[in-house]
Amino acid sequence: MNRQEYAKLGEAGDASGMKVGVVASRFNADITDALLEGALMTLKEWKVAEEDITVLRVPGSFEVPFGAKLLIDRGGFDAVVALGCLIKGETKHDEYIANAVAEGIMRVELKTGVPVSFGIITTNDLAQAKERSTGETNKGSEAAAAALSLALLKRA
Ligand code: DLZ
Repeated sequence: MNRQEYAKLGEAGDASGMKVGVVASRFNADITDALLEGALMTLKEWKVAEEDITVLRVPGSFEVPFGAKLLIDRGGFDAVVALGCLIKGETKHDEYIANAVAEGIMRVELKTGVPVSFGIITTNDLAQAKERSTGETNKGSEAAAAALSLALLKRA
């Protein structure tokens, strides 16, 4: 779902006072920087204060679940946005990492009860990754909206 679709559902709302962690991998940094930018823009649109946002950079997507757990263990976070970019290579590395990350994020989320959204894009090539990290199709932005909608649901 993009931002407009969330807004149509009436979920784009007032998340002021919420403390949000953003974990972003450094691997494929051009793309993850763009995902991060989209996420931060959406957090601002949902009225999350800059001082309530903590950004943690980790080496690769594989390390994202650990980063999310680290932040949550610090305490006080209402939601975490997980960002990364896996681009298909000549081996199946991307598939193994993608499966491990998806499972890891879900485990952290269910174990801690803190919403962690899945903003890890998995693409066939760089062009696809660029498309999914910019403009209205910025998946970082969508992941931020998803995390906040769950945090608001929890608060309600
Ligand atoms: C090793 C690796 C490879 C091949 N590809 C990616 C990728 O496309 N995206 C990504 O975020 N990380 C990749 N990595 C790095 C792993 O996520 C991880 O950082 C290393 O295996 C060290 O644990």
